[in-house]
Amino acid sequence: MDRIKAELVRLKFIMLAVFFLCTKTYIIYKMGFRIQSENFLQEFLLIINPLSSTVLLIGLSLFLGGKSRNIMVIITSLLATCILYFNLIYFRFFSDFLTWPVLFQTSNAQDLQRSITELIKFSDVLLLLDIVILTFLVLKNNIPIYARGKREPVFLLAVTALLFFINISIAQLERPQLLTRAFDREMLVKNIGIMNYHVYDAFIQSQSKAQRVFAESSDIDEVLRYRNENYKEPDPDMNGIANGKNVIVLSLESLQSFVINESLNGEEITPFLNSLIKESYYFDNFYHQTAQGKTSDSEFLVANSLFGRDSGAVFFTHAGNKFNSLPEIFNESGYYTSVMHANNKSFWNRDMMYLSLGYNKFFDINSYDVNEENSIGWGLKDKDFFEQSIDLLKSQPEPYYTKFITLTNHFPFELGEEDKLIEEFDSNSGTLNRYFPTVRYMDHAVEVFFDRLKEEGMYEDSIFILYGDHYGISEYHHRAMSKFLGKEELTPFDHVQLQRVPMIVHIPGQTNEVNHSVSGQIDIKPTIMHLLGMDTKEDIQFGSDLFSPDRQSFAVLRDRSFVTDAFVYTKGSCYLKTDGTETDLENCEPFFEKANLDLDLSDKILYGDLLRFY
Ligand code: GP9
Ligand code: MN
Repeated sequence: MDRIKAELVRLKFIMLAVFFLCTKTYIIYKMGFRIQSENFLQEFLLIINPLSSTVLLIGLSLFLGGKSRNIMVIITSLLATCILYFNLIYFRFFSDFLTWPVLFQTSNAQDLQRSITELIKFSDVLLLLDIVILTFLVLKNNIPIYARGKREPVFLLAVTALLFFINISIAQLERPQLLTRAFDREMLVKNIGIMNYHVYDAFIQSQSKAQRVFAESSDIDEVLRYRNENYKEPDPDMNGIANGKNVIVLSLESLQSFVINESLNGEEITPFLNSLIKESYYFDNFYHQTAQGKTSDSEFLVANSLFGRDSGAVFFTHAGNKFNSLPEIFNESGYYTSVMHANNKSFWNRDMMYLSLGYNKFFDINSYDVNEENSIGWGLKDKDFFEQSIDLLKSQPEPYYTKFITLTNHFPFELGEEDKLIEEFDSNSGTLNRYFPTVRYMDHAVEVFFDRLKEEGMYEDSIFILYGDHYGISEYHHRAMSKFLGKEELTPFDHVQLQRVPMIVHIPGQTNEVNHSVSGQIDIKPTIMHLLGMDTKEDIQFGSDLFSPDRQSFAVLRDRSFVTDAFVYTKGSCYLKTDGTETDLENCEPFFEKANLDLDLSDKILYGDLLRFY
C-alpha cells in the first residue's frame, strides 16, 4: 500500500497534466466540434475516450528522469494541444476532422490560408492555460525531480492498454462494427477519441499506400487485354437514345427486389414503383454487389464500374486514387454533375471521395432545411428531401447528371404514425416488420418526386435510373423472412437470391419491358454511357451494357458468390437456379475463372491505383 502511495506521489505532476489535457479535449469536443450525444453511454465515452492516448503521450516522460522528465510533460502537452488546435481550425472551416491525406493536400490548405484570420479567435489563447500552469509550477521549483524508474515504462504501457481496452469495449457496445465499417469520422472521434482516430486513420492510409508503391505501369496491360475481350457493342436501337437529356439517378436506400409487385395484408408494398415499372425497362435479376461499404460501395460501383473492397470502405481507403468516373465523363461532355443527399458530407468520406470522382457539387445536409418536424431516424424524411430538392435541381445548369440518395428506409426503419401508409408485418423480427411501412413511405416519396417534376415541366427532358443500393434485411432475420416468403427455411441459395435489388431505367415515352438477364450494379456505368451515346471501348470497366444484345447473363457478388442464367454458386456449393436444389459443383466450375478475374483485376486496379497510368 505504501509503495503504491509513494508511486502516486511520484506521478502527481504527470497525472495533473493528464487531467488538464483530458479536460481540454472534452471542452473542445463540446464547444469546438459541438459533438452531441444521444444517451448517457455516448456522453460517458466522450469523457473517457481521451484517456488512453493522453496517458500514453504524457507518460512518455516516464522514459526520462531528472529535470528532462518534467520538461517532457510540458512538451507533450503542448504537442497534443497543437494537434487539437489544428483540428479545431480545420473543423471551423470544413466541419470535419483532419485526415492524413488532407494534411498533404495543398488545395485544402490554400482554402484555409485565405480565411485563417477568421478562423482564429482571441479566446483560443485559453487553450494554453494548462501549459502555462505546468510551466509555472516547474519554474517555481514546485515539482520534485525524480530519477528514471525501472518499472514505470512497463506500468505505463499496461495502463494504456487497459484504458484502451475498456474504451473500445464500450464503443463496440455502442457502435458495433465501428472499426471495420469506419463510416464516419465524427463517429470515430466520438467513440475512440481524436488522438486514437488519427492513429487509426494513419493505419488505414498506410495499408493502401504500400500496394500503390509497388505497382508499375505495365500492371495495367493484363487489365486492358481482359477489357478488350469482354467489350460488348451497344444495342443500336438504344445507343444514344437519351442523348443530351438530363440524367436523374435515384439510389433507393435498402430497397430489395422481394417487395416489388408484392403485397402485405392485401396492400401493395410499392404501388408507385410497380406502376413505374409498367412504363420502364425493369431488370428483375439485378444484384447489389456491395460489402461493408454499403451505400458508398454502391456509389463506387455505379461511378466506376469497379468493385469496392471486400472489407472496409473504398470511399475511405482509396479516396486519393485516380479514377475515370462517370461524373468526370459527364463533365467532359458538358454536363453539370451533382449529388443530393441530406446527410453530413463527411459520412462515408463523401466530401473527399466526391472530389476524386469529379462531381461539380454535393448538396449535403447544409443545403436542406432539416428540423425536428421533418426528420425521422437518420435525418430528413424522403418526401421533404425530394420536395426541397426541386429548387436545387432548378438551380443547376442543364443538362445535368444528378444522383439522389434517399435515407428514410434505413435500418432501424423508424417512421412516424402519420407516415405509415401500410401496417407493419407480424413476425419475430421487429426490423423486418418495420421495413414494410418505411419501404412503402419511400415509394410514396418517389411518387411525389415524379409528380413534382411533371408539374415543373422537368420530367420530359430527363431519363431516370432507379436502383436499390444494398440489402436492408440481413441474414440475421432469416426466420422472419422465411415467414414472409412462405418458405420452411432459407438456404444459402435463397440468401443469394435475396441480394437482388430493383433496377429501373425509365425513359419518358418508352414502353415497358422486363429483362430477366442476370446483372448487377457494376453494369450501370456502361449502360448509362451507351444510353447517352458515349463510347465505352476505351473505358476500363468490369460491367457490360444491360441492353447490349450479346452481354453475358452473369453477376458476381463481392463475397465471390455468383449467379448465371442456370446456376447460383455460393459458400462452396452449386445450386440450380430454377428451384434452388443443390447440384454438382462441376456445373458452376466453368464460371469460376470469370468470377475471380472480375474481382481480382478490379482489386488490382484499386490497390495499385493503376488508372493513374492510363
Ligand atoms: C448515409 C446513407 C446510409 O449517408 O447513405 O448509409 P448506409 O449505412 O446505408 O451505407
Ligand atoms: Mn444505404
